[in-house]
Amino acid sequence: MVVLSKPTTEQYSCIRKTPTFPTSIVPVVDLSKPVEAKTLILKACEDYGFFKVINHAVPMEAISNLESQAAEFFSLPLTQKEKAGTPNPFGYGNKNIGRNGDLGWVEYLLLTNNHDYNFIRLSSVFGPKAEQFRNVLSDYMCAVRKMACVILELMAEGLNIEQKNVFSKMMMDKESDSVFRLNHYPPYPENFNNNNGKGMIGFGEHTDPQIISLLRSNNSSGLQICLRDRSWVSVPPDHNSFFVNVGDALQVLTNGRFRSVRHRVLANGLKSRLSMIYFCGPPLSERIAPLPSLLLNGKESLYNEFTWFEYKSSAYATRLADNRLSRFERI
Ligand code: GA4
Repeated sequence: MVVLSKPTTEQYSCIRKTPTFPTSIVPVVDLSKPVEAKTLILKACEDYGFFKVINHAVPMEAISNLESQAAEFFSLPLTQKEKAGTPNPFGYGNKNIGRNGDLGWVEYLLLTNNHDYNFIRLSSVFGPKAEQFRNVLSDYMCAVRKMACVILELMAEGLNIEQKNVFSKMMMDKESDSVFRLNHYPPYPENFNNNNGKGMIGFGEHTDPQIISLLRSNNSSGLQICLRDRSWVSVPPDHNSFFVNVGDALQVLTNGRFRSVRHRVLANGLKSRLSMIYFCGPPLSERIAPLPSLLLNGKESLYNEFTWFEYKSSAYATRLADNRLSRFERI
């Protein structure tokens, strides 16, 4: 059995106990039933910017292979993991998130969709075993990209957009700026455990800048989403499913009809949480603005147009919890 390493204690934010999102209201989308799926996705993106996907067609083998490789990586000594380089923009990070002082009870590996680049980074950590990591990673990412493509096309259909691949082509482009992230939230030390029912922040509240993100985790809790009334609810874990977040770029493309979901992760006092997230990004040169077909009948655009490069540069200069879209809103 692989034992995951623990980072040392520092000053971390704590948070009050949060109600659990009743399992019955987590929107569940069955991808094997596309007709129903497109209606459910539309509603979930409008109401929450969040839903769960079942019958996703990502082979369990691809998932468990990557999960074991990830667990193996995080079980390595710190000095070995650090050989992957700092996560600017891709590499290993420990507690520091982004470049502007955010801290979390998390260690992570940020990777690109360029497998040669990942391979070079991982070779310094794994030596000859890097080839195996690369293959497992590429199988997983390939399967998840296919699922993302199906979901994005159902979104376009649900919105009655004629060009079915209007969203999916951005992430299927060979220049797509997609990012992959492996997060490990170690159990936190016992003295944090009896903190009046408060939990420790693993990854602070934020929205994802990209189009959509596809998240999968082992069976440990921690993920929470923020509802329209600004209350937080915990999402019951489900290691057999994927969770989909609408990101900022999709909020803009749909002129605010879809909601970029604010979410966060609480570290678990007892159990390690391991998650893998594929962030579907457009090419850097892609122009992001509300789709003309969603601006009919005199509807005004809520946002100024920007390129993905402009948005990404601006997003990376913010703190995690900032509202990154406000700079691009039309007054
Ligand atoms: C959130 C989504 C992805 O994890 C990420 C994150 C990135 C990072 O960890 O470096 C950011 C964060 C994310 C949004 C604002 C900036 C950039 C940390 C941060 C404070 C890889 C991404 O693309 O944006």
